[in-house]
Amino acid sequence: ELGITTPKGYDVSFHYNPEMERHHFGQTHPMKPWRLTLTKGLVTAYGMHYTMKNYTARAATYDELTSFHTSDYVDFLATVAPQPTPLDLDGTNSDLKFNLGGSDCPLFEGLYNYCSLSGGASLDAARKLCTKQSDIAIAWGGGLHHAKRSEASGFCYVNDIVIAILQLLRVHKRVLYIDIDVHHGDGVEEAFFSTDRVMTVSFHKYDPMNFFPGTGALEDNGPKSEHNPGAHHAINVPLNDGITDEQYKWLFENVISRCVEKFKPEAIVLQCGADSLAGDRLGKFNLLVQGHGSCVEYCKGLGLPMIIVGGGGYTPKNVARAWAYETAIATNNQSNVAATAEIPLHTPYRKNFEYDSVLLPSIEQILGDARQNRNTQKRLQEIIQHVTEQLRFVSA
Ligand code: V1S
Ligand code: CA
Ligand code: ZN
Repeated sequence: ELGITTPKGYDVSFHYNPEMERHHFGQTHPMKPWRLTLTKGLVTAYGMHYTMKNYTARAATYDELTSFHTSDYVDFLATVAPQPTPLDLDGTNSDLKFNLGGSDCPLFEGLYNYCSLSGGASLDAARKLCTKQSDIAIAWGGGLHHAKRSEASGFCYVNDIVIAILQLLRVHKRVLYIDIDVHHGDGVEEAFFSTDRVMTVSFHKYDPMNFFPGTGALEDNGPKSEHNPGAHHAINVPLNDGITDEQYKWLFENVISRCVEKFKPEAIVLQCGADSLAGDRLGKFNLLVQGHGSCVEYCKGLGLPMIIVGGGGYTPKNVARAWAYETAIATNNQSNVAATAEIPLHTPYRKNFEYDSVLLPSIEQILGDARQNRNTQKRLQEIIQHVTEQLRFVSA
């Protein structure tokens, strides 16, 4: 299989359930669970499945879902009847129960099953870390970072990440959560606002009036009230459109190295939302698969147990490229995959890959012309300065 070798050193597990792709948010909705099938197809075509343990993810149980969510909310998710998506174009439908049934979080057929499968995959991944059966556990069906304890938000109903971190905390003293989705990881941040055992770091586009969800300013580092141990443990890296691989990699490594040094995590959860890639339907960054993947590479190099989850990503072929490449990084197959950069001919759905079917398209191939970069080096320096100041309050 294209010179794919069995890597030594790391035990990697892959948690996936093909049932997830059978769920549809609706014709015009950007979230396409089918991107998971495309990813799995690419991973398999490169032969990477031989170099990791493959598990069919199970559905999370009611008790597992209520480890974070309220039973009122989970009961409603479990019993509510599917509804056709209403035309709620301005998003002002405020009479929704638990924020369900609007155009962002429609009540589609099989919703509870979809949520349980996403939660189950991330939870299985967490358990493999807890028992030390995996060093890196991958669950591309997870990463749904906006869901709140008792509310759906931004295409997310069940917060698989929070549920997985709660599991990790049974065994690991401190968990570092890193979020490279183009949106702010608000649900995870809020869930751990009052503990110093979880540090959350989100990189995102920030434009409070015009870009969802509008939170995640540089200065928001967790409530500082009443001796809150969680104060200073929320790190936010707000960015503008057009950021490039070079800047992002530089910023990521600068910020994460400082967080690791001060916080000394025992495990990492990395949310790899692929809507931060160039050419995404919702995101407007200039990141290539290489730049996005360099974050996975850097985290792997820290040598800590790690869960990798998915998240956003609205141009399915680019999502599959990135997540397959990142699976290759985790399994040490990166150079093999890059050397056979042409997507294998026997890839199922190969016709879906444009740009001459390369795995690592250039910015010109994706966009024609790169978007204007609205991030100055001066601003990036300010961000690092502020993060460094916050981290003075943090110790292991
Ligand atoms: N940006 C954006 C966007 N686009 C949509 C959307 C478009 C077409 C549809 F048929 C349905 C929804 N919604 C939004 C955002 C939510 C983004 C969620 C990102 C999720 C993640 O990638 O971080 C993790 C999986 N919602 C809004 O901007 C809210 C509205 C304010 C405007 C759009 N309308 C459709 C809903 C209300
Ligand atoms: Ca983010
Ligand atoms: Zn997103």
